[in-house]
Amino acid sequence: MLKAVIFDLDGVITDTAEWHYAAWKELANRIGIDFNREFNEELKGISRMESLEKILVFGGKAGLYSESEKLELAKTKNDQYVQLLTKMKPDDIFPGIKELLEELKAKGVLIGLASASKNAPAILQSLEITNYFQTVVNPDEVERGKPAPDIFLKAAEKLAVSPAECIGIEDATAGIMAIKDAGMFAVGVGTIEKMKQAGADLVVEDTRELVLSVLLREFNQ
Ligand code: B16
Ligand code: MG
Repeated sequence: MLKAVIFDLDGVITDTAEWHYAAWKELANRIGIDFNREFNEELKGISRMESLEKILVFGGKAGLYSESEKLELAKTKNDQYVQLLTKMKPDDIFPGIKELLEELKAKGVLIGLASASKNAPAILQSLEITNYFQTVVNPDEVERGKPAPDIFLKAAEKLAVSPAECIGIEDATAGIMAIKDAGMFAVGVGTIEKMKQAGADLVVEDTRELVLSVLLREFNQ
């Protein structure tokens, strides 16, 4: 029986990817790294510090910075990102998501958030949807980031449900792998080929298709 739906944030509830991209690009360019959209795809669902490491490797600058310099670079990126986030409004929620949250609440299905973003609580506030969530896992609470299952398992633990009673919804390959490794039903938002390859049980190309009756039908099969 379905007891909980655990959401990813960026790319599922709202589109912050573009703002992460803008902030990383500015930082990368400043340190002489040519950053592009194709590479940016690899940063989805990946933590801030891991993203920085990947960018440094991509730009041939791995090993050139001390730990404190890297923390400073990540802070510079985050300050820029947080500045962009001030523009976020409730209208920026993806279509169909608010309706799904309402349906879940009405049916008594628990709602959790498993985002790699430390800015997640502020984003939920800006979108005015904080109250729907019974738990928001802080990524610092878990040892390993996605694709490890830790953050989804922590959400289930906090909701006091078993993984088999949960649906996880993700837009990133690393996120789908995390959900499947956690033993949950994985719903991918994105292109069918990419999501199926990552292991998604159900794929939707548009968040409008995230309707509770459809999720339940597939989950119960
Ligand atoms: P922050 P998600 C992830 O969020 C993003 O997809 C990823 O690009 C970002 O680096 C990560 O959050 C950390 O975000 O710098 O705000 O802590 O997709 O797991 O909701
Ligand atoms: Mg995401």
